[in-house]
Amino acid sequence: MNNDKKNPDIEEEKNTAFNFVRRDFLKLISFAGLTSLLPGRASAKGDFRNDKNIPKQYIQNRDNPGFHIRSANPFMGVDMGSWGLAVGGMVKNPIGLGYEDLFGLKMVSQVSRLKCVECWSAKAEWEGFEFSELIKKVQPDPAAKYVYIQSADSYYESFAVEELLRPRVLFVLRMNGKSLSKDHGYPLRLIAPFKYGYKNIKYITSIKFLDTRKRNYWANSGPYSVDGTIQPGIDHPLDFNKKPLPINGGEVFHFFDR
Ligand SMILES: Nc1nc2c(c(=O)[nH]1)N[C@H]1C(S)=C(S)[C@@H](COP(=O)(O)O)O[C@H]1N2
Ligand SMILES: [Mo]
Repeated sequence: MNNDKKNPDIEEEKNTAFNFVRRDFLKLISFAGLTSLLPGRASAKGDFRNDKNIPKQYIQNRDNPGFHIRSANPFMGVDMGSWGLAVGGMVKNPIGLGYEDLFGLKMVSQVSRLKCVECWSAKAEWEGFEFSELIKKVQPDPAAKYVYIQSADSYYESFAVEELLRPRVLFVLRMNGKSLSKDHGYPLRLIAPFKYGYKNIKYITSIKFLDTRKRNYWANSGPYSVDGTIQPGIDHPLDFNKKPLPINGGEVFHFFDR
């Protein structure tokens, strides 16, 4: 990476073992990616995911001051002309829902913090529906103990049904009083505040009930657990001058959260 100096994340990243691992991992695969594409350029270095190499209209990693954006597979955002939510698998009533249909579900709002493995966290007000709303509609087979969620950007996540039914887990349509932005997961994302950011899948298109536990994107592409429960450690909240603060693990609350 040749723009480390400009990256405000670097300072905070020095504080977690997690980050060293992820950065090194990204360097490794990007180097492999570049050399295989450009076999003549043995000196090719750098991360192909660096913003400057991806057209700016793509959703991509951006260290915005209030709330960073993370996008493993930069893409142009969801095409609402063809978007729908499929809920199926081992259920009595598989359904397809349009965007408008989602607003017919009972809405709940909460303030919670999203915590990335890269040590930052940021809070927002989220509004959406609980998983039980979907369960009522599709009536899963009792043997379906797991859920596999897919998104429009080739990302995927995996949960136990029981985890998605915990308090403060929301399928989110609105953030800070507005529809989700393109960057933050429009039209539909998950917020599970006791799980690391990577479990909080954006651009959801499909939810499947299964009797086996699948793996998730970051467990397959990096050194991260399928479970993704936030571990005790150090956090650098973006809304508190990035001062390191200890966290207990599980959902992260800082003393200035309400
Ligand atoms: N579909 C999808 N969801 C995703 C990601 C992604 O790349 N694609 N990145 C994850 C990661 S690593 C984090 S930290 C959060 C970041 O959410 P934000 O971009 O709204 O800040 O989204 C998660 N959900
Ligand atoms: Mo993340």
